[in-house]
Amino acid sequence: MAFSIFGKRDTPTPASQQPEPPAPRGLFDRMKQAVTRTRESLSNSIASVVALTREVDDASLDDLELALLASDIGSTTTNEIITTLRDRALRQGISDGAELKSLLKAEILHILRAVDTPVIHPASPPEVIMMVGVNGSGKTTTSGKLAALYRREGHTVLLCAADTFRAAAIEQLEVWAQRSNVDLIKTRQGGDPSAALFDALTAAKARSTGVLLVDTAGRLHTKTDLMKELDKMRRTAERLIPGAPHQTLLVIDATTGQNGLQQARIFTEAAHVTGIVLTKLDGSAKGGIVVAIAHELGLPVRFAGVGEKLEDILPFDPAAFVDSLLD
Ligand SMILES: Nc1nc2c(ncn2[C@@H]2O[C@H](COP(=O)(O)OP(=O)(O)OP(=O)(O)O)[C@@H](O)[C@H]2O)c(=O)[nH]1
Ligand SMILES: [Mg+2]
Repeated sequence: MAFSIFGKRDTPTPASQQPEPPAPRGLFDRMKQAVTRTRESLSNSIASVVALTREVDDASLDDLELALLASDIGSTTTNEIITTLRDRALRQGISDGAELKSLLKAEILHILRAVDTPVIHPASPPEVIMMVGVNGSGKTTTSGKLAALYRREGHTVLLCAADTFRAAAIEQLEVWAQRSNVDLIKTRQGGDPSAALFDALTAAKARSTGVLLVDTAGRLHTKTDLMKELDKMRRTAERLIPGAPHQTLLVIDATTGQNGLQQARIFTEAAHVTGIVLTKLDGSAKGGIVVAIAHELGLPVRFAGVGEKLEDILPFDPAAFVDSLLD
């Protein structure tokens, strides 16, 4: 499925009656705005690295290392990036800050592209996409935003409320279903999420729905209970629709930084995660976690959440991200 983030334009009124049109906000602009805080922290550090030393040497690379760690790129990944840059500096020299920046960009892009495999869509509908992640990461919000995004792309969408644990979780998804104008399959609070999923899968098959989005719980009585439940849901999906869930998206709150990496490790083992949705990128100076997740877990970021509104979701594009990060 290809995504466009541009909505349909209204029929234009004559230019004389129109106020100055706002500049169209493309993917790049929106990504750039979302990573403002991470960019500012990185760019300021890089600027000071270069300003202090005028040329790039060992000491300035040490300073850069600290800047990368502060943006939550993580020690393993940061070490490798710095080693590559240091080798290059030794062999060929790095003349100035601009060159350092462009080499850093190329390194990060290389890491992100290496895991950016295309999504394999099923030959026939429905495509089942499960949202997993710790409580408060943004699963329900992302389910709602994705429902609207897929609808805008012309797909039929069904939502499944499979968080039956938390009070008001079903009602919260119902609000998103109304906003994005899609149907919702639910059960009562305390009911079996796999039963709700079973009903949703059956309905999606019968209706030939394009995309079934499944919102799950972020917390049960224990972590083991949660992992067991996710596994049961996965097996239910597979039994009804071979190959389902086609995507399992781990929703990670960017503001949690390195904690997100730890969550990703746990969920990847238990829930067969195929990709990441990084939410709250708009409020985080720790956007570098994307690079750590790609490098250490080999998982691609599929979408970025950049606000609380329906349209605040961006298909993740490595080149746009790196350009936005290191302008
Ligand atoms: N700024 C910002 N806020 C977000 C984003 N995504 C989600 N949120 C907010 O994060 C909070 C939690 O979002 P939910 O969607 O309820 O998270 P959840 O993972 O479903 O949480 P549980 O159901 O408790 O497991 C809400 O206040 C959302 O508005 C985002 O991309 N940017
Ligand atoms: Mg939720």
